[in-house]
Amino acid sequence: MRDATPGTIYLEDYQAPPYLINRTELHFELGEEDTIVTSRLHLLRAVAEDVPLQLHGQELELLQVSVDNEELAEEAYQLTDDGLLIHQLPEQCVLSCKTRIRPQDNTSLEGLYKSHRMFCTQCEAEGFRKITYYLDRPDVMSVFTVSIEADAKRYPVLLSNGNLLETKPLDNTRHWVQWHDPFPKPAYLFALVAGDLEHIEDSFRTAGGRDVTLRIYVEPKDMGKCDYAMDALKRSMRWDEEVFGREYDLDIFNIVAVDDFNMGAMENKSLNIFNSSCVLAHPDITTDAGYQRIEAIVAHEYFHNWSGNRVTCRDWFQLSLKEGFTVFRDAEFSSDMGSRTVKRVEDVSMLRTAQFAEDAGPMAHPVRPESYIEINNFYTLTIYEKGAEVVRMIHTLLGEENFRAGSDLYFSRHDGQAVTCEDFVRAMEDASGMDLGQFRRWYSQAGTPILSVTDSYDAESNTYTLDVSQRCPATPGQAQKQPFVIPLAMGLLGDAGNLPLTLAGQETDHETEDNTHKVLIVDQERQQFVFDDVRERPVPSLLRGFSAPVRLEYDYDRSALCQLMSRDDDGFVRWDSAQALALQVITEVQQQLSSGAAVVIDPLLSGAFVQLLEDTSLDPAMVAEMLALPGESYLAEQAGEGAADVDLIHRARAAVKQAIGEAAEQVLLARYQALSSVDAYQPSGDQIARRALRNSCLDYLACANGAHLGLAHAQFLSAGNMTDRLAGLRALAFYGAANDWAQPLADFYQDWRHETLVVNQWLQLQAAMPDGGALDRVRGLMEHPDFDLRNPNKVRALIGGFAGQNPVNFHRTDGEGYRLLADVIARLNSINPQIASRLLAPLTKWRYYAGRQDMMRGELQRLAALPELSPDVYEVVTKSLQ
Ligand code: B3K
Ligand code: ZN
Repeated sequence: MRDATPGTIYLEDYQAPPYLINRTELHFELGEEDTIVTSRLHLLRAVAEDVPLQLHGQELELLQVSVDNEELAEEAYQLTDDGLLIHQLPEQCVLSCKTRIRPQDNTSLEGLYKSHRMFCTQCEAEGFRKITYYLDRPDVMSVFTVSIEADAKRYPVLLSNGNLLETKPLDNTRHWVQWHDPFPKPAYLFALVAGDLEHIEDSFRTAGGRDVTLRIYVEPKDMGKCDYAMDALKRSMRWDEEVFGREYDLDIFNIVAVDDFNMGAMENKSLNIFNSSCVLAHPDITTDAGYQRIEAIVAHEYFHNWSGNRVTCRDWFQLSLKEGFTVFRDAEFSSDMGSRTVKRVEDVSMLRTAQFAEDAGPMAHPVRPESYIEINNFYTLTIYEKGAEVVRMIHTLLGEENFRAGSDLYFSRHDGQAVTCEDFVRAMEDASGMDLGQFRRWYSQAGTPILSVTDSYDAESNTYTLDVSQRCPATPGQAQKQPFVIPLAMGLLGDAGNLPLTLAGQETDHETEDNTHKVLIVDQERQQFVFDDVRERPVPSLLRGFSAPVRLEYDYDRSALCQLMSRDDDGFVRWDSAQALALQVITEVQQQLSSGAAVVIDPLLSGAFVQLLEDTSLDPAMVAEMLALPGESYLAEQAGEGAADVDLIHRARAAVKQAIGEAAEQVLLARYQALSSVDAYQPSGDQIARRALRNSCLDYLACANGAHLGLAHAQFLSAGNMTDRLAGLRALAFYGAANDWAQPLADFYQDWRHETLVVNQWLQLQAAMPDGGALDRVRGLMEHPDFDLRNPNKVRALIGGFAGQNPVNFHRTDGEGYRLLADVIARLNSINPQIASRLLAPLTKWRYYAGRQDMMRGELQRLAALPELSPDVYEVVTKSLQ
């Protein structure tokens, strides 16, 4: 926390480090009162002239500093706001610092801290400077040797990166270990864990024939919940060899589960640290979505070993270099493990709801930002998800083979280096021979492009013309945008199916088997594409597979959407058409409600949904996705700035849902019954798909008719797994009255109070319930013995759940929802700035909400006026108010 206004850091100011640290030796004396860290940094000056050395350091107590074993006199160095300045150094020397830290008081969960009785670390992005004075920047890569001493009883397990060199008892009650990581790495990949942990062990033989020991360490209470993550890890290792040619490089790979963690997990070299919610699983406590998340995150962190660790980022502006690429890799992995289309739909749905909103809001930034105040604020959907979309577009443009050649070249050319997004794109160009010059604008221009398409058909000449134009709204600091390169995958749907495509002036490509699918390259503001030999007026199937992260505008009528929904070749387009149809119908109902006109819900939608439900040949998971109506926050964003009426949106969506439930009642009931299963629980694709559709049927039934709450109750009582149990409870909680849900909620807590991760689900469900008592309930739960403001999972569940998933209550007309959130943020600002800043997101959307803008902005202003604002909160609050 600083008093002065936090400054901005610019990409254009980047300078290579003046000193290198070839070797880093660290010694930790872990204690209950304090921890002493002694470093020996083998420094080498990298510039000709003698420059002072500015080491980063935060919240450290310096005990001693020496150069080549000579203690420095006080005038030889200076403690500054951000660290330690050493005025003069030989060209090559060993700098040693002894510092005192207090991990047990570190509530920011950054640096070295305690979770329960365990010591653990989180150093990305700039947490290492809270451990010792260092050049805490990713382009300083060093070989680490780490020794740890601690009480042998309390901390029998002492872990760090790399290989275990030695372990010995000390002559008191303490013991000592030493680890060595042969791969040079930046400090952000350093990790240390000490605790009374148990582990499961397995092994993996690499393609090259090396045996790797795999371990998952947990607190003893969690020993029965590690098997699924271990299985996911082995599948990830195999997949990365097969698909990307990447082998694991050390003899050991460890994962540790930690209950107090700011995000999902961290890819520290050979010592991944995981939020326990992203690694621990058991059918009794974990939902299907939980299993899928674990599989994806285990894979993601493992894949970082190459995309992030072996090749890392030069500076934090390049964060998407590792994150976008690794998200692309984990999405491909999940697609290969399950259903590609379902995975794509889930990802796009999230991107369009949340990333598009980020792009349209005050924190909008390019995939490679040009400035930041606090880097922790830039671990965003834009860096991760849009970054992955940019990599996916490169994959589309180059094709599978060239893309793999580009990735191989990137890894071999830059192994052991800290590089830039530019280096990645250049490797792709060099391997494929393709010019990605204009494509690079995806890295530098923020905002979501809008692709506007109109068409015309000439029956005489059998030509069909698509007129395509692109524009991109202004974003902070970028008023004008240049055209992007947009791969537009498409087909044309005729009466009997997808039509063959012949672009005018282009030879028909007889080589390709599928001539009903094309990728048009849109790279100018306006373009025309003419198709010959089109025998009938087609319905265009556009942006297949969501081939670019853009908003598509095409004026579909409802019957065209129904055709695409039921007959297009592309699964994504089928889903997207269902979404578009539902959006049209809900928007119409909103208009009717607001004008006082009679509410007439177009039966076309329920008719289309009935058809979907009746077709048992379809993948149940896809049907479930198609039946899911656009969420309320997506609808609010669609309404536009100043035009979102939360209550109207809620009422219109609920009315449409109810109408579908009523119209489809018989088939919903039939599928609900038919999809029930007595098989033992498996998180398999097939079972997950069946449960998803069955629970979606239950949701519609319970919404449509109170009589069906009995089904929900029976399911809640008899479910043999957490997915079904929670779906039953949720239906009662969302559609029932207090006497339907009060007892089940209380029983659920009694049954599961010993399982933190389940209690968090219980908190989240109650936070999201739309009934009028939500605000008081959330206030009450904040006092519950199982709530703890210092635990990020609990804060996300209760406070994040309320502000992010309960629009009608968060946006209460008396402003109390906003006040509750701002009060929590104010408290968290000093406890855990990263979490405080994350929670701000719903308030930053204030411009959208009709009639609420002043109240929302008022809370932001109240926060802005707080003394000692953390840079994290300061940046988001001030940018939101600009
Ligand atoms: N690289 C970490 C995220 C670190 C966040 C720091 N605020 C996890 C991941 O993306 O894999
Ligand atoms: Zn990552």
